[in-house]
Amino acid sequence: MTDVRAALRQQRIETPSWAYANSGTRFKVFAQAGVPRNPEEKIADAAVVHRLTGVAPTVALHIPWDRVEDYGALAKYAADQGVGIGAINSNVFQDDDYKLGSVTNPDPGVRRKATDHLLECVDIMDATGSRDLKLWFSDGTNYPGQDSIRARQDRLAEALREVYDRLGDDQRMLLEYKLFEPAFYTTDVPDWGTSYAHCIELGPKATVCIDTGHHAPGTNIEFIVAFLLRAGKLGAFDFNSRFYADDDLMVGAADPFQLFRIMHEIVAADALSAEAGIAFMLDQCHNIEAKIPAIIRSVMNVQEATAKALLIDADALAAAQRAGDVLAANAVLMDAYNTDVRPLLRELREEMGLDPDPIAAYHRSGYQERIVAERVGGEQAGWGA
Ligand code: AOS
Ligand code: ZN
Ligand code: ZN
Repeated sequence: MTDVRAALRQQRIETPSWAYANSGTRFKVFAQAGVPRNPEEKIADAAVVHRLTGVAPTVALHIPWDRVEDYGALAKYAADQGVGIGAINSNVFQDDDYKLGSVTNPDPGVRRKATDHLLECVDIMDATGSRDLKLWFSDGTNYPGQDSIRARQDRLAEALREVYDRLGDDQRMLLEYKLFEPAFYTTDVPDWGTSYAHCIELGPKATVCIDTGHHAPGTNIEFIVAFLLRAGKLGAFDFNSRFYADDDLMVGAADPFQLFRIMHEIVAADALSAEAGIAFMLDQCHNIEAKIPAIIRSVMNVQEATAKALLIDADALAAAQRAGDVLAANAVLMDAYNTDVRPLLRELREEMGLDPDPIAAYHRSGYQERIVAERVGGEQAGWGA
């Protein structure tokens, strides 16, 4: 039990700057009062989440949504607030130039522009001390024959190579994949296999980012986790929930059992600690619910799934697996999953000097009332994410 508590105490969950800002679907953005007007205010909100949960010490930035003049000063501001800068998320999907793709665009001029943006993101990593460059490409085609599938892979590989070679010794590239959307016929990085193949070709600093919402319904995500862990190529998660497609709902909301199964693979591979090098990030949008409480809830959902995974009796599981006792093995997992870990997590927070109920503590803190009064004209995240 002490090990379980120690592991939970050291857990690290990264929150995304864009989750604090207004967001929506392509149909409507419902603006909320008090949302951040600039990157500093997003960081301030992330710091509140960290102060209340104790396990969210970094915030991911998105360029250009978080563009500032002086990134060193922004990192200093974050440190003063008690948080660090996490992954730098690039954006090569919002300009008109990218209609036919960014790094895979048939036009070399557009490819140059996209690659330059990725290189600029590495400069920002240098200035902020960020370790990770997260790449997600909306590139793909809508119609058979629209472009050469193979040529687009070559262009992708060429751009990735240039950016990879620019990375410093302690910097990494996280290559995210997504089944479809916004392209509907082909997507240039549609699945973990494509991302994995490019990462292998690139070298040790390139690893796969699994966004839990980016798969076909029914995909066994924990298999992908186990496979990539074994290959040493799992770099990060973008956690969220989906019912249908890239819903970006709160992690653990739609399928807490899936999240538990994923965390079981992580715990079984001893990959939870910061030293293991896997970034556990949220990639969510809170379109209709209050943002800061939703992010706290999401952090707590990850903690609950992790606690249950840590409670799995590994010896009993191994014995049942060795004996070929299917039912006993499954029962070991289900016993852990069906444990109510909320009392354990409440106790842990008290041991850490935190309020046992972070959401109630947030509501009592007066922070929401303050930001509603102070922040007029809050920002839109930029896109539905
Ligand atoms: C897009 O669907 C993705 O999930 C991305 O991770 C994206 O890069 C992120 O939402 C920030 O732009
Ligand atoms: Zn994502
Ligand atoms: Zn997504």
